[in-house]
Amino acid sequence: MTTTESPTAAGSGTAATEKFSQERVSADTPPERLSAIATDVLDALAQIVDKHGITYPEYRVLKQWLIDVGQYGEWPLWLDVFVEHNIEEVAYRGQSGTKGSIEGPYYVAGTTSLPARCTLPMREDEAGTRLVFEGQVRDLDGNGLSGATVELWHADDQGYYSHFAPHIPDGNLRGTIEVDEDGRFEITTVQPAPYQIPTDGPTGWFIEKAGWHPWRPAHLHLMVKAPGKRTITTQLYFAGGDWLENDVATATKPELILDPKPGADGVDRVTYDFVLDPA
Ligand code: MBD
Ligand code: FE
Repeated sequence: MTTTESPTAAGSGTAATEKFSQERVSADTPPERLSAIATDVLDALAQIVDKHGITYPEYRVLKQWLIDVGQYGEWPLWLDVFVEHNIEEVAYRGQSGTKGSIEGPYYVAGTTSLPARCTLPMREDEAGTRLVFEGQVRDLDGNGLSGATVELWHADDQGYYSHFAPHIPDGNLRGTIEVDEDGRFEITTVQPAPYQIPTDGPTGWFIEKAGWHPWRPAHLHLMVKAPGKRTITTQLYFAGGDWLENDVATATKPELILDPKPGADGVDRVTYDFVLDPA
């Protein structure tokens, strides 16, 4: 018999919605811009209804599904999977440093501060292949940025995130690494598994009914910050991994793929350097 609760769509959705709702979000969108955007959204919807001849039963199912997404707390999940990659693409315009990717619903701010050479917090019996991830944070001219931090968070060997799955201790596989005086870091962690969108919630039902698949390739999430530099939020993937070519969240990029190889000690090791634009 197990004493741990198993993760559910409603559980991780509710946690993600509660976390998001604690942020005090705002945007300085003037009424004219809001009106122009809203008009285009409604025009696009009108065209879709007309083009496909949307029926009353379909309209009612949509209404119920939208209600369900909210009740399961899955708006952060659904929006980050299907919409955030477009927002990120627009946000990156004009930058030339390391490519960004989506933040997704499972970032937690203020994680444990760790030295430049460190091991991410993990359970004593943490499953998964050990991985050493090293690199340097630099400016556009190639100078190491001594004051930078590398926030790293990722799923475990089962594809679950701490804070959003009930059986994992808070802070597991999350940390804020303070780089050394040359901007370098060397982090020991474990290889994450691919992530499956929960199939027992409205985002999963929608994907299944459409005949799509619910998978993201295995990935590391990163947020890299330095004084006077533009923060980058990105993800790193693994060469040859499942779902790399058809991420449900459309968030992979060829520049963001790692190819770890065993080092002299036999442990998988990979280097990736981050380049930050000026703020
Ligand atoms: C994830 O782990 C993720 O990274 C994104 C973008 C969406 C859902 C789950
Ligand atoms: Fe993720």
